[in-house]
Amino acid sequence: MSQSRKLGIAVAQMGPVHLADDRKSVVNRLLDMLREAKERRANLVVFPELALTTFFPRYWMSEKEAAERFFETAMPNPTVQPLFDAARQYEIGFYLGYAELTREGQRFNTSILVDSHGEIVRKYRKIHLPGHADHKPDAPFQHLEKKYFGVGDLGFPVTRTMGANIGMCICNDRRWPETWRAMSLQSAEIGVVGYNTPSWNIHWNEPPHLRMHTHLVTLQASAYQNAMWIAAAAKCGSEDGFHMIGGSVIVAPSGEIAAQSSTEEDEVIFVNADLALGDTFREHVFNFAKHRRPEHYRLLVERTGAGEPLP
Ligand code: CDV
Repeated sequence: MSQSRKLGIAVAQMGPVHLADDRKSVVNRLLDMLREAKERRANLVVFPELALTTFFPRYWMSEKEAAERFFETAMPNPTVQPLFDAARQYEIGFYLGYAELTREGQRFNTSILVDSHGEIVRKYRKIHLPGHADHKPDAPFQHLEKKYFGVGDLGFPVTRTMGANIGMCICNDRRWPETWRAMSLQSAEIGVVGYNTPSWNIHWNEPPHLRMHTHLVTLQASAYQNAMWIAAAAKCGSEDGFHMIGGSVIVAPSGEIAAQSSTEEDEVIFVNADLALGDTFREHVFNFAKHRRPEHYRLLVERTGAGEPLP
């Protein structure tokens, strides 16, 4: 195996954020966890999707109301500035999800990667938006990501920062193999992802245990097949009575879970990750240059939905 290259990775899982909770109290919770991550010698701490507010796509409202109540018009802004200051002071990077309202009035489910100098080094806008845009009065709650957000327009970015190639995605993206392969083709060594996964599926009567199973099996398989570490941060527990799964994890390139949360509250997990672990898989079974056969993968970009078998 190649020489070890260590990066301290922390995942800061969040318990519920209720409608009544203001951004300042949320940022204070994030700051507490950032400091704990630093004490545990992390270089990078991963926060969840839409970390600053409750998971508002569960509520029906106008786009205008959503934009006013839940979206950020600038990043950083005065409320989140303390996080950037703390990153600089403690020399620790972070990954943070939030709802973005652009100057042109576009709305995205966005995340940023901030380095250990407190500078934003990359932005990502969620590509795989689940749910629906219409009101479903018979559903126990809504999942209105297709109403409130536009499809991301920044691809799946991988950034060389803090000594590692770091890929970014958000929640439902993690269930799509294309997400991780797009990262590993850019030599990602770590993928970071935040999520809000309701424990109940509004579309069919999915047994609740499957929510955790599909979440973990997806991350473990993706880490292995792409020879990369994956750090996944949940926002979880019961937000105003709407329960979401926990199960924040740090997965090794072997597909093994190296750390997992044990609560549904604010909780920091940590791994002193050896990035060189991925090299072994990249050099052998997943040596892309040697073994991939793109000439047989054309369907992957030509078709969106499944069609007829090829003749
Ligand atoms: N926020 C999400 O993207 N949640 C989806 C749910 C709807 C299945 C997820 O993939 O976890």
